[in-house]
Amino acid sequence: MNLNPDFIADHNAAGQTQHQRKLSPWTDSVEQAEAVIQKLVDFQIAIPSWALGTGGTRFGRFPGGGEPRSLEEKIADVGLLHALNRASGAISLHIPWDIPTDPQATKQLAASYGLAFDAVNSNTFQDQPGEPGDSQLSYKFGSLQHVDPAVRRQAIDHNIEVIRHGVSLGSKALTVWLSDGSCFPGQLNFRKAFERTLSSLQDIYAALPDDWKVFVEYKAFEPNFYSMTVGDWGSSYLYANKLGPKAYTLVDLGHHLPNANIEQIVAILLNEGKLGGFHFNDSKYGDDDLTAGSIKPYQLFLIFNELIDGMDARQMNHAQDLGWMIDASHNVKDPLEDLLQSVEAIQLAYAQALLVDRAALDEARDANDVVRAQEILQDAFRTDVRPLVAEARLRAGGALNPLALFRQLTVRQQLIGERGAKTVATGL
Ligand code: LRH
Ligand code: MN
Ligand code: MN
Repeated sequence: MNLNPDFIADHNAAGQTQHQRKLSPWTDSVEQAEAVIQKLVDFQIAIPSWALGTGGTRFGRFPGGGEPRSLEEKIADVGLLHALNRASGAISLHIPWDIPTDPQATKQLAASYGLAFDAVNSNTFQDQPGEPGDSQLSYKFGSLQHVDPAVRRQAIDHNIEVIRHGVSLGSKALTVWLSDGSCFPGQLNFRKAFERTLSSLQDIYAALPDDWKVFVEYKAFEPNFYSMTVGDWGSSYLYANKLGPKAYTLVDLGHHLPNANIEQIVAILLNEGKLGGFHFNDSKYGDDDLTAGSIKPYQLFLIFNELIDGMDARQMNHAQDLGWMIDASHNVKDPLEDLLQSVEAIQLAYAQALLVDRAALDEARDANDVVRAQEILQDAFRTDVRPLVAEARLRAGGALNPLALFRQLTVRQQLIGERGAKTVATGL
């Protein structure tokens, strides 16, 4: 479905007076307000194609209906989000869940919604029917690490194929997440698994166009539960470093062991010039893939605090130089509503972190004034920046309150009408 721009205009007109009342204290007296609003306007967060349907667990799935049944419908859904918030201007595809059979047409369709193609993702964690080559080959015991060179070759070729699809759509990055590892002590020679994985990644790296990046995503656990061959930021960094300047580490917030200090990891990787991008989500336990900022909003703020500090120190462009993406799953919520919430949470954390008084923080640190340093951070975190985020949306042509408008326009009911109540999106 396409969103009639008049609906957004009417919604904004109805909310304008109230919005102005909340915004004017900012624009009247806060010097940075304009700069923060402009940064928010520029900041785009890519949406993963696999987050548009209802997720589930191994115990069950409870789809809400109206899920996208094709790549075209996935693009339409992201187009809808972007029309509402003007901050979701890219979609990330997962191959082979999303094969663009007519890339030119797919590109045109995306462009008609103002969408670009973010990183393309390979999938060597599931056996795919119709995989070229020997159908006996399986990823059960790994892909790029596999002891059988034929399995490694199949996984390498798949990644090269994914790059080819990405090139046809104008993507500029490949994300490699490997489920490779082992489930029991003794199963794997760690050293050899690392070497085989590195050598396979080198073959993929060699096929990467000059203006592309490859993101090596790490994860501490699942589906292998004794060891993961790219299990932490240290191993991801090693691979990225050995591969070369086009290789970077990707941080998925849910992929750490409990209580990991993610903001410190981010600061160090960024300082080394090896931080590639993010998969935003939140978690209470493991890779829960919950709405960004729903469980640990202070952590999200602290991550953005390090990002801004590091990006500014390296004179990086906040909007363009790192890959910003959501990687979430929704078991009990409408996926589109959940994604609107995630995007807003990320924008709020970014805006709050932009407000940190960095000069004062430096002073407090140099004086070892722990209390003052904490106060400075919490002062920014406890600021209600929602009017700034709403103003950025307004200026970019989005809705003052995307979630309210989504509900008011009964978008989900209409999607169910168009697509049916029992649709199943391809993906996890
Ligand atoms: C693995 C992961 C990775 C995959 C996606 C489906 O847990 O985060 O990014 O590509 O989920
Ligand atoms: Mn991820
Ligand atoms: Mn994950």
